[in-house]
Amino acid sequence: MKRHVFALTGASLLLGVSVIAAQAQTISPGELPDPPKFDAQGTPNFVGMADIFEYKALPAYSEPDFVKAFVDAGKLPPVAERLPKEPMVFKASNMPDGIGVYGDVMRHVIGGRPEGWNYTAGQSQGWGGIDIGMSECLTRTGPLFTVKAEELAPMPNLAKSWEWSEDGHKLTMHLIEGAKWSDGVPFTTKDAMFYWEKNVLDPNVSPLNGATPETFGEGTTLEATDDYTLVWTFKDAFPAQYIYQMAYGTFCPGPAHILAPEHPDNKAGQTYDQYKNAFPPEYMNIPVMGAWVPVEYRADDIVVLRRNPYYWKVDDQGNQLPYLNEMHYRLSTWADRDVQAVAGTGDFSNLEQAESYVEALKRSADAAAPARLAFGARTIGYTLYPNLSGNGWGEPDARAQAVRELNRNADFRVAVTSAIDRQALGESLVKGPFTAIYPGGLYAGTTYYDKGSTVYYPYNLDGAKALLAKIGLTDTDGNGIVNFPAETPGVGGKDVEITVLANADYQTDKSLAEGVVAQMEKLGIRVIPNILTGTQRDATEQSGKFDWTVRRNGSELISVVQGTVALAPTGPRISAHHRAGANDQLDLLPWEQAMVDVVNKFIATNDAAERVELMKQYQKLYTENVNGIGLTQYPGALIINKRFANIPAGAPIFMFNWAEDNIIRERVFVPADKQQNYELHPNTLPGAPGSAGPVAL
Ligand code: BQZ
Repeated sequence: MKRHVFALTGASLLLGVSVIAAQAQTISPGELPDPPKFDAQGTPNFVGMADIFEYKALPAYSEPDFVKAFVDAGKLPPVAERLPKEPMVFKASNMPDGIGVYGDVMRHVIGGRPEGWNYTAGQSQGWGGIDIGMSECLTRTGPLFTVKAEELAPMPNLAKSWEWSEDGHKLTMHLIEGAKWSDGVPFTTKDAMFYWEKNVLDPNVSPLNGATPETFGEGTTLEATDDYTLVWTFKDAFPAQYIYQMAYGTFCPGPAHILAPEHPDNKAGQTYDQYKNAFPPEYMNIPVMGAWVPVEYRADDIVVLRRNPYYWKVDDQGNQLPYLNEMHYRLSTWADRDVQAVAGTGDFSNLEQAESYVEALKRSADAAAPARLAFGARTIGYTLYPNLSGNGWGEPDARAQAVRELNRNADFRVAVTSAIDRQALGESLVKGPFTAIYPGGLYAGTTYYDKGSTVYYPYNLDGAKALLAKIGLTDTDGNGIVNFPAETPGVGGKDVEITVLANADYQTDKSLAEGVVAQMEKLGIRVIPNILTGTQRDATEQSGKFDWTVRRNGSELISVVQGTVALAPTGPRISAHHRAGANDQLDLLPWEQAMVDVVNKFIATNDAAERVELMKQYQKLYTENVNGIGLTQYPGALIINKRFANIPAGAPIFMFNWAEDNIIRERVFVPADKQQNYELHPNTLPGAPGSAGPVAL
């Protein structure tokens, strides 16, 4: 749709000139350049779901010798009693290097800091794979990058099977029977129901990774009919999409036997803040369903996790997983993670900051380099999101409210996106075939992407300026910055100043925010960076206290099926840049409502062709209306120390989930002849919940 900038006021001469100039300066969509060719990306071995694992009782099980010693000493029940009736069994035929051996450590380096262990109540563990290694969820999606398209569906995990009622409104889920938390306490529906009733449904609690009731469909209910059976009831029929939402990060139940006593409903005088902070980083041996348990924490230094003796997964020879005895998370920076991985002092990195690419490639090109680096698809993408709430989310003052009104103005968003020189932005990060021109929306190269449905406003600074003038934004005081129209409440005549929120923990986020500042200055808008550390940034964004935010996008714009609800404001507290105001109402713009309707139709249908069509409509609505201003898109690379085996080919650093989940770390091992002596607490196991550290025999 061409945007003509005809102003309807009286000052014809001035008008005369500007109309002529304006006529010359129309903003219209253009041809979107294809991403540069990038053949370095690896290809997964596509398999069927049943090729990877099954649930099955095996004739015999085994464990590391040092664990067996605990059993022999009567300090631990025999392995068969620690395992569920039918453990999850990984098939050797699907393991790149086959059955593994026990021992060694994966040394992670991370940029986050643990706030505490109460994931359920919203505390972060520092990211970088800590929470992914500790938590297990009802279903799993990370490894789906290797599942053939025709079989694509959420992987069973703690929920081992499920079936729909005839009318499709009820989904009965069967949990794995006889699985235990790492302290030996049974895992049952009590844990799932505590997570649901006392956290997801409790408006005073925001679980980490943002689960809300609407994440599972408006009006959805959940009940337990016995210790191992959950029954979901949905308004729509057969909304299979929500089973993806039961994977990481939105349905990973915590240990109710530890958390529930601290919940305000169960402890007189307890506040929600006290509940959230009841398990600080110093609290060791918090029970987990994941493969490793935190046993040591030194602030700003390291978190050490030891193998979970009750872990409920085995290989098809009956060896209890994981193979690795210990996980280290050195508390440093994300950039240092890349440096240490290529240097061999760390073992793992998601190379995701484009600024580090050239050096990392150079260092790992050497045959003697300790780590191998493998690129995946272009699944790292950044978008500048305008806060679209006009009814009070984040309690905006007069200036911020005026900016919200601009953000909600289509011409303003088109002007901003047309003033973004994406070529320059990409090259400011890294030269070469990495970054692609990304207008926003679904990513080129992904399953549901359709170029024909993608509206792209090419870089056109003069056109953008004309568009601002059309909506009354001109530089009335000649200082190079446009001014709010005189009648704008509280800020009439003032310079247009807009804050941009960004994550201080990543150079890329800072570089992009600075790029936006510089490019908006050319347009005549003063953008003020608000660069905050990861957790502060996340909290500020979730509170709505921002005008614009630079965001590294989630998996929904890559896979569509993972995080589908987040593709549009499908609930009052779901979208990252448009949440409900004080009256808990969402003031959606018409095209936003159309996006919500398309996304809900996508969730409610299982017809593949209809889904493809719906995502074309979604992409058109998103990009034509500039729901988000795409900044750049580029491939990430997985850096792993060469001593590790069972790393799946073509594993993307990010798709349905991060590589820390995608590579199935519980079946990663180090061949005996390559094992290093890195264990900090050899021959120990986690201690009792809250006790000081690991225990030795
Ligand atoms: C990967 C990931 C594993 C969160 C986090 C971090 C938080 C966000 C995001 C990534 C880190 C790493 O990302 O950058 O490579 O290891 O942890 O969880 O950015 O601040 O809130 O969404 O996943």
